[in-house]
Amino acid sequence: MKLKNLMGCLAIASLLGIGITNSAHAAAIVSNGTIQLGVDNFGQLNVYGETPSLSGTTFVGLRYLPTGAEATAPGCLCEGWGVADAASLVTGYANNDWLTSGGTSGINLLSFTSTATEATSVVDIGGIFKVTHHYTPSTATANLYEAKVTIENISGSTVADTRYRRVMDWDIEPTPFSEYVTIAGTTIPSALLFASNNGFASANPLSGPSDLGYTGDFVDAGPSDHGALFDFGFGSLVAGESKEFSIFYGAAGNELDALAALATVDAKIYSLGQSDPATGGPNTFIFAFKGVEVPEPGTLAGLLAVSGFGLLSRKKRQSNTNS
Ligand SMILES: [Ca+2]
Ligand SMILES: [Ca+2]
Ligand SMILES: [Ca+2]
Repeated sequence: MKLKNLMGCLAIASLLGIGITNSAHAAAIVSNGTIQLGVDNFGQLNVYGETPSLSGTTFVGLRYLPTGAEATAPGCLCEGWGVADAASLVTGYANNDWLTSGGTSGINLLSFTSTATEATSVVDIGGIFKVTHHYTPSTATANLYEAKVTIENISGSTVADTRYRRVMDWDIEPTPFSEYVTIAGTTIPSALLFASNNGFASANPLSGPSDLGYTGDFVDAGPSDHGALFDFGFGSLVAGESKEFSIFYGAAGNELDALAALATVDAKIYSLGQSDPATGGPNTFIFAFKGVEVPEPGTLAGLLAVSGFGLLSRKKRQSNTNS
C-alpha cells in the first residue's frame, strides 16, 4: 500500500504514542548476509532501519541483500500475526499498520532479545497463551530465515480451538504495489483453514476470512497491490501443551532458485511475491510454513476439528490427554 496510507499510519501511531521510530523500542534487524529481516518486539516484521532499499524505503521487513530489494515494508507496514482461542474468543495480535490492518491488541511483552543474526520475542496473550517467535538463519539454505513459533497453553486448563494467523502485504521491489502473488499447498492435509491474497487484513485470527479476489491455491495473480494471508487451526491444547511450527521468510534471484530453497526445507505451504511472474527475476520472495502439514499424533479428532467440525470436543480431550 502506498505512501499516503503509510503517513496516515505513522500519524495515528504517533497520536497513540506507539514508538515505531522510538529508539527505546525493542526491535532488531537481523541478517545471514543474504536475507535481512526487521523484527519488532512482538515478533511482527517492519521496523525502521537506516539503509534505503532498492526503491528507497528506510523500513526493513524482508530484504534480499544481493539486489537490495524490500518485499513488504514499502508503503504501509502491513505484516503481522495473531494467536487466539476461537472458543473463548481470547485473542492477541501484532501488526505495525494501524490504519488499514488494525494494529496491535491483547499482547503483553515478556522478553525480546537479539544478536546480529537472531531475534526472539516472547509474549503473553490474556494469561492463556505464551507465544515465542525465534528468528534464526535456516541451517539448510542461505535463501531462507526460519521463525520457530511456539504456542504454549499457560492457562491451567484446556484451550479448545487454537488459531494462528500470519498476514503480509507483499510489495515487491523493483515494482512495489504491482506485484505478482502465488499461493501453493493449500489442498494438502494440514492445519490450514484459509488462505488468500489479502495482505491488508487484520492480524486478529478471529477477524474472519477476507480476500482481494484470490483464495486457496493460485499462481501469479496480478500485477496488483496485494499480499498473502494464512489462517491455521491447531485444535485443542491441554494445560501446559505447546504447538510448534516454523515460518520461512526468504528470497532468491529467480523462481527456480526460490522453489529449490523451499525444497531444501520441505516447506509445501507457501506464497511467492514477484515482479516478473515468468522468471521471478530479479528477486522472488518467499513466505512459507512447515510443521503444519500433519495432525498431531493420535489426533483424527484434531484433524476433523481444524476442518470445521466442532462436535468432537470430548474425543479430542481424551486423545490429547493420552498423547
Ligand atoms: Ca507494505
Ligand atoms: Ca502489496
Ligand atoms: Ca511465477
